Amino acid sequence: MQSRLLVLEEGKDPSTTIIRTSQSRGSPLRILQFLLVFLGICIVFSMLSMYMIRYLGAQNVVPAIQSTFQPCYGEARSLESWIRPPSKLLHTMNDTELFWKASFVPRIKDYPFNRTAKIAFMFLTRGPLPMAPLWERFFKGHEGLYSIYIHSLPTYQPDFLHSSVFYGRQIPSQVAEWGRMSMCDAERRLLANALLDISNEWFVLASEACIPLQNFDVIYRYLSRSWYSFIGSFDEDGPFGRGRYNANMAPEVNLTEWRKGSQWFEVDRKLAIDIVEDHIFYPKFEKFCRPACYVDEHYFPTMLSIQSPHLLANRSLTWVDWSRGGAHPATFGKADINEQFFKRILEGQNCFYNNQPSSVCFLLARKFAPSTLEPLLENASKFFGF
Ligand SMILES: *[C@@H]1O[C@H](CO)[C@@H](O)[C@H](O)[C@H]1NC(C)=O
Ligand SMILES: *[C@@H]1O[C@H](CO)[C@@H](O)[C@H](O)[C@H]1NC(C)=O
Ligand SMILES: *[C@@H]1O[C@H](CO)[C@@H](O)[C@H](O)[C@H]1NC(C)=O
Ligand SMILES: *[C@@H]1O[C@H](CO)[C@@H](O)[C@H](O)[C@H]1NC(C)=O
Ligand SMILES: CC(=O)N[C@H]1CO[C@H](CO)[C@@H](O)[C@@H]1O
Repeated sequence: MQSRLLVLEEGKDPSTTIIRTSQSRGSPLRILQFLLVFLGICIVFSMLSMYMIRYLGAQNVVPAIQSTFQPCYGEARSLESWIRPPSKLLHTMNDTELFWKASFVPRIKDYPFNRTAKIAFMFLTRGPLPMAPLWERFFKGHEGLYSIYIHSLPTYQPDFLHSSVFYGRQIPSQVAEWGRMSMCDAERRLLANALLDISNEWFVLASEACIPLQNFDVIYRYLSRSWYSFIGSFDEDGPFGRGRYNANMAPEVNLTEWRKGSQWFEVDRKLAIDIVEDHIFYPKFEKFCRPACYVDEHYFPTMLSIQSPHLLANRSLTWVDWSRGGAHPATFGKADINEQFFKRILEGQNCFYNNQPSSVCFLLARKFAPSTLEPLLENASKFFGF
């Protein structure tokens, strides 16, 4: 300690000597002296500010620096960067955060760019998509007019090839159980993820057992020209209809407003946001519609019939066969697939489309076993025109 002090004292002495001598000898040395002191102040100041960035301002300063280092600096400020859909579907938002982000709506209704409206096909699956090759053929040549989202069991590892339209289209998923609120949660999660792409205008829910019954052009025209969204919604008496209503749901839902409908819906962007943002009906259904009340058959039909009855076609676009009876609709296998079968589905129908009688009522059908893939692929152009 003493020796160090001594050194300092020694160092101090010559410098004072220099100052004195510089004072006596004239300006050049004095300028050097001044510059050295200035340099010292600069070093101290810059070290101080580095310290501040690191320990005090880290939360504010560091992200600001990183955000300016985006690879596409020029585009980051253009409208293009708002329009472009997220390149990766995986994210770390939880449902609360995701739904909040998905609920953003532009107040100015005219888009200042050419927006090409897309159909979002949302696949609610357990794991694999056995009908994927048929869907691939269906989508081929229509890039830019559709987007795909898949919700599967969180443990499922998809193995789609890089060239597949299904590659990288998995959204962060959670376990969904039939007839329970977790199923509606999964559907809302699909809608919310699809809403993040502002070009998605129509949202179609499909399962792994679904197939398209028409070619892409027909489906696109049917949805884009419709005045209504296609969600099954009817008032049914008896134990499987009104019998599932719980009086605790009033006053949000009264018995006369209780609706039932197929889970497989198509909604437009407005109704998709209504579903994602709902916090009025959700708690009632979660609490008072539990098996044997199958919430996925009642929540959206009832809620939308109360809020926006004038926007609903009250019918589903997905054909299904309940004629065999029982709790589940019929599943078709290889032996069922022939021209007569699809003639029966496609030609024997009557419904209303934009308030006019129509014979084109179904765009999708279920349930098809994996064994049907081969005959369907082989004859898709004959059956469905693609
Ligand atoms: C999501 O995270 C936010 C912030 O941590 C939290 O308030 C919210 O409860 C979370 N939501 C869910 C569904 O976990
Ligand atoms: C949109 O397209 C039309 C015709 O294709 C063109 O006249 C118009 O300038 C385009 N608008 C923008 C904002 O790109
Ligand atoms: C249900 O009935 C109550 C009392 O008649 C009424 O105040 C309420 O608005 C009704 N709910 C709906 C959704 O119409
Ligand atoms: C669907 O049903 C609602 C009543 O729940 C009705 O107001 C609406 O007009 C119906 N839609 C069509 C297209 O008939
Ligand atoms: C189920 C079905 O119609 N299969 C037909 C598909 O097409 C091939 C070739 O045209 C026919 O041989 C099959 O009978």
